[in-house]
Amino acid sequence: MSCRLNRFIEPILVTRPTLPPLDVYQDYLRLIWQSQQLTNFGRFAREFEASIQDLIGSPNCLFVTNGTLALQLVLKALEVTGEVITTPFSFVATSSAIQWEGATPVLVDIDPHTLNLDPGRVEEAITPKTTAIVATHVYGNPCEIAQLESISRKHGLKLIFDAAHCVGVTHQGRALIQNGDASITSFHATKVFHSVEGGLAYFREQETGHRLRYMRNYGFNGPEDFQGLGINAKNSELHAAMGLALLPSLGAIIEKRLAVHRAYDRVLAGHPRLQQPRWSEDATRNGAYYPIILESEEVLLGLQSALEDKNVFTRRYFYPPLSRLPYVRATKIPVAENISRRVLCLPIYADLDLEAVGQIGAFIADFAERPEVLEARS
Ligand code: T4K
Repeated sequence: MSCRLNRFIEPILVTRPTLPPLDVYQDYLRLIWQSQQLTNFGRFAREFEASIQDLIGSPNCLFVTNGTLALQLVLKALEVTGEVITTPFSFVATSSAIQWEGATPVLVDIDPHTLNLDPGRVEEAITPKTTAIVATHVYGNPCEIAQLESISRKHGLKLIFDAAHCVGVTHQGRALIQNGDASITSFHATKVFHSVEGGLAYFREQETGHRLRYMRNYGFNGPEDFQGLGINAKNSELHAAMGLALLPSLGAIIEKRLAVHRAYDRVLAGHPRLQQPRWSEDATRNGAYYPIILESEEVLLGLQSALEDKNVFTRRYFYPPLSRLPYVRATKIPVAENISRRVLCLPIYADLDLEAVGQIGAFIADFAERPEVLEARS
């Protein structure tokens, strides 16, 4: 029997940002107006950075303009050059940051279960020019950190994690971002937690932290001291204020997202015609994304358009794979090619109505069983 789903009156988008109560943000704005300190490490940027350090449980992280610049800064601070082994299944910023910094992204295929960089394939891609590994914890699901650490140690490589999706995720009891020589995350409006635009750079060594500090501030080490090459990667008081206003709600945001996650799970988990990534058992979740893997691209496109007819909008995070980037060396990455054609991210955000989620989930479960879909498969 086919499951009926009425068209939603308001579009259900793949994500919506959570906003703090307007009066709370206005209180911050009033103080900014009074002080007229808009940027350049004002009170709120410093307070927000300190609050994030508390949350992470380490003073070794800096608030910057966005996740992309955080990645570029850590690559620069760690003096990454030559070839960098990275994943083809990530947002474009993972590879573009490497290229932008003058290094060459070398794509290595992903694990078909976790969808993260496959550590078993990394060593064969190492050449005398390799200086680093940049691995993404895709959807907030941790990479095989121990294996990647042991490979990078053995070959003298820097290890950098793109943890853009990972705010609030802990791994083996501590913040996931506290791994590698450096890690970054994103506070973009579409993320679990945001400061409108924003990012964080975590570093292991104080020497890296010292470089990051002057690099994000044009290279200044003080008002009249040029320490080295820098860029403008500071963030403003208005962005920091958004972060501060939203931070007390982080736990509640994650709880609400996980409730959406569970509501989808009730109808979709274990469905014989849908797969999902295998999640690390050592980590908590933050409900950043709800990916499903369909049987074919044809089924995915059919489902995506059937949902659009109901005013429900999904996204193909991440399609196409980064091997299609015009500036990346062509590489054989059959697993990532295959997965990225079939993976679809369903709407998930804190205020998404759970009843709607149940209906959308039931529609998807039913869609995957429809005769025309089964026919397309055979
Ligand atoms: N590494 C990884 C692995 C990443 O995923 C990202 C970013 C980065 C690095 C770089 O971090 P940042 O430099 O961005 O800090 C989004 C985000 O722009 C991007 O931050 C994110 N990853 C990427 C996965 O997705 P789009 O193209 O999905 O955004 P957009 O504008 O299509 O928005 C999606 C939905 O959200 C829309 O249906 C509307 C809704 N929306 C969006 C915005 C921006 C709102 O309701 N309000 C809003 O303000 O890129």
